[in-house]
Amino acid sequence: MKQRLLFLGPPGAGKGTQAVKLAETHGLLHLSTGDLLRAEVAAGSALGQEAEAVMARGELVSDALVLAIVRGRLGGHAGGWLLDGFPRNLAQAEALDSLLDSLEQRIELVVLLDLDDAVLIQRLLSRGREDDNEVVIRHRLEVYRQQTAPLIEHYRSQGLLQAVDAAGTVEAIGARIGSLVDPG
Ligand code: B4P
Repeated sequence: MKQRLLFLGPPGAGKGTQAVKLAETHGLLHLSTGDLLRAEVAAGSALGQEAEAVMARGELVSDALVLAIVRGRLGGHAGGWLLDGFPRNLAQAEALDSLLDSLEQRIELVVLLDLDDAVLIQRLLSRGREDDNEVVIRHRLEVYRQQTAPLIEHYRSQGLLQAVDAAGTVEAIGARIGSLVDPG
């Protein structure tokens, strides 16, 4: 079984949905930077106040802020983990590579959840979170293409990337991911 995993994919591909299930069945620490940022916003912390407007516009929160969150959580954790929504650009990926080197915890598998824009937009509109209106969704997709999609090559060149078709039922997609995490 792969113990140190990363989920990559456009907004609305179902990273969070699949990560929650896999973390539960496999006893992994689930680290969603989106959830952690939303918790800071809800708590009204200084960090949350800084992140709130950025998230509402569909842009990326500063690398320093997100890295501080991730470093704090991974630093004290010895078991397996699943990173969901992080890294989101090359600077974050490089910072993560050196953090994991220093912790001697290399990534074992990167799962790319692949889905058409039309389905993504439909899913996000029906989720109805605060940052899920059509103008913001289209901007987030653009940010994904420009800043996050280059990570596909970053991880492919390290031999870590596996793509999964993210269309279909939650169960069917979960089974596709499961067969990569527990390869026979
Ligand atoms: P995230 O919280 O990461 O949200 P997401 O990418 O939009 O969603 P995800 O792909 O997890 O989809 P979900 O399972 O919910 O990011 C939000 C914001 O936080 C970013 O825009 C950014 O501002 C900030 N942020 C986060 N991380 C950052 C970082 N590292 N650096 C800087 N900024 C960062 O699924 C979507 C919907 O589809 C749900 O309603 C779900 O129920 C539904 N669904 C899922 N699977 C389905 C299926 N098989 N069939 C039908 N519906 C399905």
